[in-house]
Amino acid sequence: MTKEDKVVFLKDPNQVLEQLIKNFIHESVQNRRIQLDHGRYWEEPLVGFASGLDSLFFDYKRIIGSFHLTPREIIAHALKEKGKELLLPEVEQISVISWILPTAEDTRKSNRKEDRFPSKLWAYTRDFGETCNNGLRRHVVGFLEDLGFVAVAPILMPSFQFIHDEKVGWASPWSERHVAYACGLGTFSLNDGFITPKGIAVRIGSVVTLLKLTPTEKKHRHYKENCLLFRNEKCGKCIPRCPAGAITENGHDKDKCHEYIHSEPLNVKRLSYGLQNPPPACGLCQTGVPCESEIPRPDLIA
Ligand code: B12
Ligand code: SF4
Ligand code: SF4
Repeated sequence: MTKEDKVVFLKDPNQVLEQLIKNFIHESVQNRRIQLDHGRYWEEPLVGFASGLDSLFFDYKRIIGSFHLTPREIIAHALKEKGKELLLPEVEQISVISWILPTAEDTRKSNRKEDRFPSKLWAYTRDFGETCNNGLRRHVVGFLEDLGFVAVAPILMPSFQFIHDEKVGWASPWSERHVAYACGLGTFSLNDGFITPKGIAVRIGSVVTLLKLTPTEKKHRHYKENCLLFRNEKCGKCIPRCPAGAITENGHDKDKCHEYIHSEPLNVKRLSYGLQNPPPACGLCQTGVPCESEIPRPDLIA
């Protein structure tokens, strides 16, 4: 990267980063189903930004648990590994970049037809599509580092691990959905899934950086606003979609869901698709529902 590149970047870093993320998904071979039919895993991403000092990140210590990291803790940790310290004036520069990867239409369609196991395309997307998401995380970090900015993809930190918390059950120290919520990209729902303008059938990624970015405007007044059930008390279409009975009008039972997606019959099915060591997948509650690929509208409910 030359000095000139940096000057151009700093004129509108939000725009450059958004384009960088979209270009990766348009052009990278990692977004191609080379293992199958050369289709795409993901459609055009949505991108949002938040200040590292957004009060939501501090609220998450209460809403999720003290183990959930703030952007400041992530950057301080990254600097410490380099033998450096975060200086007080730098704190207000910390920003978060979050993106939504919408599942390709043919994959969503194939999963809609299923009532017990994920479709082959869905299972491949959970495996190789997430590898592409990790590639994108590294790409964004590499781009920012080349320009001289500290950048971290929290999910890729070696110390990162999932936990089973007494209060919130299955969780992680960096919840991509809560981060995307802080970046104005959507809201939660009855089944916990995150509903964005491109729907609920998505995966999410993020990077924290020591660079001031303009936060995306947050339009949501309630953290479940995009879910029909919380707008007009109708819907619940995801309830019968769940083969594990993990969704009721009261919400999502993470333990039942976890048990089902890690179950032997589901593993056998994924192996029969030709996957080696496949990660857990299901997503039936994310397809064949009115929120699948958009923020649902009440008039679409039969
Ligand atoms: C642990 C985990 C699971 C667990 C538990 C899920 C859960 N609800 O947390 C299990 C194994 C059950 C699971 C299942 C699945 N997962 Co999962 N999983 C994760 C993981 C690793 C961590 C999630 C986490 O930290 N949760 C934290 C807890 C606290 O979140 P929560 O309980 O949902 O939060 C509730 C409260 O905080 C509450 N809340 C209360 N008050 C307030 C106030 C405010 C202001 C806010 C914002 C929220 C809030 O809102 C939430 C909803 O009720 C993430 C990856 C990551 N690191 O983020 C992927 C992730 C959540 N999984 C994902 C996916 C796709 C799946 C599956 C579809 C499997 C598949 N790929 O086929 C299913 C779907 C289940 C479902 N209906 O959500 C996606 C989410 C996509 C989406 N549209 O939401 C993620 C983000 C992975 C990714 N990189 O994209 N998963
Ligand atoms: S199917 Fe209906 S109730 Fe379920 S998450 Fe989507 S909008 Fe909410
Ligand atoms: S991912 Fe599958 S098991 Fe889990 S809630 Fe959705 S439909 Fe049920």
